[in-house]
Amino acid sequence: TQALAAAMPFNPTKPGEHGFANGVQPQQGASVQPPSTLPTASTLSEGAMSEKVGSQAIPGLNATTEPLDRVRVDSSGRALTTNMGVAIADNQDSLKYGTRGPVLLEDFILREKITHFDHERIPERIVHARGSAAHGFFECYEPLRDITKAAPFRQAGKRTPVFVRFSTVQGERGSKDTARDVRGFAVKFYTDEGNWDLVGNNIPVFFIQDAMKFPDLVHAVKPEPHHQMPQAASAHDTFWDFVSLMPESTHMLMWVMSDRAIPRSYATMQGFGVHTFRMVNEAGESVFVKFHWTPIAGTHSLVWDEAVKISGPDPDYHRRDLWERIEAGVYPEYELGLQVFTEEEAEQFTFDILDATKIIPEELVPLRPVGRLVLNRNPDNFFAETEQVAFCTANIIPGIDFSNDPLLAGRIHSYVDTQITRLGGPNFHEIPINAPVVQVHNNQRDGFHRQAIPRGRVSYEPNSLAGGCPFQAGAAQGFVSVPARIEAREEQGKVRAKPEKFADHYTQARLFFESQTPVEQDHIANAFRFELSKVTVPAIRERTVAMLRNASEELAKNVAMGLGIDPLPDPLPLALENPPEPEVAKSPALSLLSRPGDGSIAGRKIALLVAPGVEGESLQAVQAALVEQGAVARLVGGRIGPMKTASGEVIDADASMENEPGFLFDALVLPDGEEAVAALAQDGHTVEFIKDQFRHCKMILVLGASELLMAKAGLPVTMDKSQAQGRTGLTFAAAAQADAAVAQFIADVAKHRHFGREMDPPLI
Ligand code: HDD
Repeated sequence: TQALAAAMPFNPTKPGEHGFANGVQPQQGASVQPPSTLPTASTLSEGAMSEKVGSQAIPGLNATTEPLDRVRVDSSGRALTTNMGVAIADNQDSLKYGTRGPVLLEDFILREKITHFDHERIPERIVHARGSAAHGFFECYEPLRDITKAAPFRQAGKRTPVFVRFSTVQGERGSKDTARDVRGFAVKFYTDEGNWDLVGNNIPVFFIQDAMKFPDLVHAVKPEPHHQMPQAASAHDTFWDFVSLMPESTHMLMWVMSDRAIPRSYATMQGFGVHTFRMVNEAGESVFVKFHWTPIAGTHSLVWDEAVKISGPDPDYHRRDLWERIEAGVYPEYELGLQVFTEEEAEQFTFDILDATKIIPEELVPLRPVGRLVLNRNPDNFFAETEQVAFCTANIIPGIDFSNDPLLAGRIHSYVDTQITRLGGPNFHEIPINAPVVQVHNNQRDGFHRQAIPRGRVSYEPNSLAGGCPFQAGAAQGFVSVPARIEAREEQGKVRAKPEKFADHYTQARLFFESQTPVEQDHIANAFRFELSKVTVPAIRERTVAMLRNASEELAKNVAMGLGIDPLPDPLPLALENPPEPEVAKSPALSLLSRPGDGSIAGRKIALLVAPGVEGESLQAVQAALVEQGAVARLVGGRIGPMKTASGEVIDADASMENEPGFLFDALVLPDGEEAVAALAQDGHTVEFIKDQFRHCKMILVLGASELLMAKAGLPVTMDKSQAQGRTGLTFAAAAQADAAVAQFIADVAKHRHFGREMDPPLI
């Protein structure tokens, strides 16, 4: 199996990683030793000491690699220096007067080190503090010249480097990944006409319609100000108090209470630009667009009980998954689809396209696939890249433009503003991860931490002293805003008000709920029940149920029942008494289960339980078959380390049931071998492991003697194997038939879950 693991693709974009020249994958479970050929401090030449070493770039794969080389530091084989480049002889002791005497103030090495350390932390993002990111590229399928002149869409096959940061919204920087929350999906395109940021979420609508309400929303959802609880959770009074008083949030609540708020992986969630944007072609003609990212691996989520449990042993669950997929060469990939429509079409819709609480059903405006996004390189340094990256909705390029969405308008202001504090001044655009790959020329000067050294005495325009440079690019090359019609009616003048269609708060909430499969509807009801059960003020719970009645009577009833609310409160009054009949009453595309993905199991984590005396041959054949499909198939024992199989061969458990509990895996293989099964049956972890796998509707392959373990876990299905076979995601097989069974198992794992097994409350 180690040979197999070694044959797995190892990220070819990081050949220099771990100090190896040829990018070999580290062996499973082994720590990486620097090869003895690396220079040591004693073999260093003096000249090499102050030189910065860039990592090797794979040409054409990712153009951001090269601009960042300027600042990459690789210290292998280098001596320590101060920030002034002075070599440090002794990094252990401060400078003292005699070994037992006082430390001297002149110790500039100590003082520099401590002073820098004292200032290592910067403020975290006010929202989306917790995040993980990766480099990659966007590749255009075909030129989109008919609708846009934007650089990434110019030619078929054109690749634009990107940096993508995924995040949760509510929790602090160190909070758990598996919180029930919206996920940020922010993409920075380093185009050859400047940086374009598409700062989206994994949910295509938002809680509020106007940026004026954003600080209130965030104050309500963040930990409560008096005691700073709860962390990474919306299940508390202030959040539900606010949203139940803001009926416009009903639609978004449906999405956030759905399984989309607990994705299995960043690689298995959608992304959306949310707002309506514009695209503009060479002729200056514009159309409206909505941006959709669809994961090739399908949309898969966790179940709530699983998400809660994962947050204990692995708060970094999504960060780790993203990192490991990329290191293993199982690159997360998404297709970009556009919904393109004209202003005239928009006027006919029953909803307002400037309202960020509304979607455009795909049945009304279908998705046009235009390219793919591939994440193929992990950052070199979390702080320098993932933490310092600054996204901004104002960053657009020729060919892209805004709509008048009032939520977007506030965002265009907010992002730069917040970065000025977070990143310490107005020059954060010069931080390497934020700098465009094209050159920057303007007359902006000075400010904290200026990096560029502008030459000459001219810092104004127009000028004659510098020959008029830098000069205005003109309309042919420079950015020109779409001369969009302003619809404001004259009699209205300046107003603080909303367009009429914004007042329909429930039609699309109903559309979303009714487009879900029964399993997904149950999960939504359960999520509302859980969240509201954490609300201590009964009136808030009731008001939320009253609000839900306007969207779905069935959902409201279910939630009320789960909370012991009887009779149902009257529905909240409607802001718009008679909303127009919607174009689409049901949209199957809104169901997560409608996008199972490409059927691959690459990147899935599968546990194969082992103990001494395990029947090794069948188990290793199963492992090999899983690894061949790109899955991460790990041998999990009562303890880690080597153990002997029934035939005396030595295998190595690289995880234990204690350090990697069952809920961290997507599927489970139980081994044959009577001695091993007897040993596993003696370990209480085994039963927990199997029960969690079963409760979370995961696929289990039961080989030979392991049937006993199923019985030990109290699983009713063992009572009637023939009924269970193939119908519950459980596969039973004699070890001799493992080959045939594994094919069935792999097909099941690709389906992710067998929800037919789910019960509320759980039986097991
Ligand atoms: Fe925002 C961060 C997405 C509304 C103000 N937002 C932030 C990030 C994402 C979003 C993904 C993290 C970017 C990163 O990884 O660094 N925000 C959204 C979406 C919204 C939205 C999809 C609605 C459609 N945001 C929104 C509004 C405002 C902000 C209405 C303010 C008026 N958002 C911010 C911010 C943040 C931010 C305060 C915090 C940190 C940062 O910008 O860099 O400016």
